[in-house]
Amino acid sequence: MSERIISWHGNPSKPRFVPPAGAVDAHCHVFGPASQFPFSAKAKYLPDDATPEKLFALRDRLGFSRNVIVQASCHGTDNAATLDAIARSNGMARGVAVVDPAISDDQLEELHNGGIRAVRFNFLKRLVDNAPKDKFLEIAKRIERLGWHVVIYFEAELLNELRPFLDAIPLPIVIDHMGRPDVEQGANGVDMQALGGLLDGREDIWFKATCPDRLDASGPPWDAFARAVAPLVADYPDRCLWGTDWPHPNMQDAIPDDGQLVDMIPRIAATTTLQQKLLVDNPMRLYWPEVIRS
Ligand code: 0GY
Repeated sequence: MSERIISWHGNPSKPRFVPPAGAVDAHCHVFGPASQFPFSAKAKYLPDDATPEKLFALRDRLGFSRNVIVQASCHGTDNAATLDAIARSNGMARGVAVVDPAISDDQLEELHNGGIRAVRFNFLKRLVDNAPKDKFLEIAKRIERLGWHVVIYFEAELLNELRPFLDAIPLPIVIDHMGRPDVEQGANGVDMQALGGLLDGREDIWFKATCPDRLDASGPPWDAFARAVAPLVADYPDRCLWGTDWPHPNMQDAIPDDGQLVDMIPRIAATTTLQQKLLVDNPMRLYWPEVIRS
């Protein structure tokens, strides 16, 4: 692995859809710059630099106000690039970290001061070498006092096996990309129904209605995604989040246009009420609760 990959659109279109004021892109990443923040020795892909400046320029172009930056697997458990991006955001970004189980309480506190509000557990075998459930549970218990939540990334076929683990997590859980369901099966398909069952079983499980580009093989305008996901957003309007997923790790062979991704929003959240929840109220509750209270 030596060639650095570019997985993002060089000139995304200006979306027609105008997000509500204060909209949050609740799933995005930064990469490097590698000269300052080298990639992990265990990285499964080596992307080109996707800097905070590029992320914030995209945020502005798309009509968004805030970002939630999710630590990408290529940076391992060194959250320095994510923290640097948050520090450059003038308070308009917060983050989700990936941590080593040996992290100390003081280091967790430092992450909190740097704007981290959750820890991510990644179960995708193509991205991480191992996903130790027992260690993850210990971390979940230790971050409870900070008021954080857990973000989990898994593929639909793992959901059954993960159920006892999810049940044991004593914190709110956010599911990345809805646990990668097969959206072509539709809203009543096995995967979407299993996700619905999970959401019905616990009121503190949230999901990201993200990544039509990853989940809908038919490509833009991603009709299967819209058909499968709109009912989920309507059924659980207070527990959904949305994000661009920029810079779209590993999507170099099918790079999405971020403007087109934003134009999907009214197709999965048809009313202004749903759009306000999906893009503002819900992410603010999870990541900037003190702004709501003030
Ligand atoms: C995503 C999805 C992917 C990658 C990562 O941390 C990561 O490297 O999350 C993926 O390849 O499916 O959410 O960015």
